[in-house]
Amino acid sequence: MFRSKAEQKVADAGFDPARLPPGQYLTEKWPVLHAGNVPETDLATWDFKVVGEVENPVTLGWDELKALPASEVTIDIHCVTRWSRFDTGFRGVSWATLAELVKPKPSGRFVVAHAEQGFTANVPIAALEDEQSLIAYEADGEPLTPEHGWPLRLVIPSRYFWKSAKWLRGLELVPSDQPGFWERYGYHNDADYWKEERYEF
Ligand SMILES: Nc1nc2c(c(=O)[nH]1)N[C@H]1C(S)=C(S)[C@@H](COP(=O)(O)O)O[C@H]1N2
Ligand SMILES: [Mo]
Repeated sequence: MFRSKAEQKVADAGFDPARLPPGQYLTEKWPVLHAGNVPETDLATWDFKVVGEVENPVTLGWDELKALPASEVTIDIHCVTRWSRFDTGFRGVSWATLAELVKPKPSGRFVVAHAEQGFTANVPIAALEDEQSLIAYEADGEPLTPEHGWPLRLVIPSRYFWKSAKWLRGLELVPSDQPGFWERYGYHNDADYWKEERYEF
């Protein structure tokens, strides 16, 4: 069977090459990528909101968030800059758990993730409902490091990793799609890595 060099490297590392989306290569490291600076966070004043098209908007403090039932996922990260990292474990709160609290309205068809410093990312609600998606505070068994989004980040494994907003402060359900920070900058709105939806033009 013909394999690209990138696929061969995946096989050599002991993984199924079929896990590597087109145009990606495997990295063992976990690169750090973002616009702007790593924000400073004071957990005493920090909060996390779920608002918009929901019956019961909530604002959770750090302790309240941590008191919710936790979930764990192990997922592959695919960055639009072409590195992929396999089997990163995340722990946090699932959308299903938050949805029980906020009771989404049927009109909440899209989600805007709001992060520190005005960063936003948009996904259809189905991407958040995916059982592998998570509102995460731990990676690989440790609290997130500041550069990877501590205290809280979104993890949307079905899309290129720019959708996974670091330093997450809220989720807003909206009736119609609203392009986020990188999407307005020319990145593809849908960001499906199997279709190589990297850039809009
Ligand atoms: N708040 C915020 N989150 C962000 C970004 C950003 O600029 N700001 N960049 C995104 C991009 S482009 C990528 S590839 C991933 C990188 O996550 P990592 O640094 O943990 O690898 O974060 C995403 N989340
Ligand atoms: Mo990225």
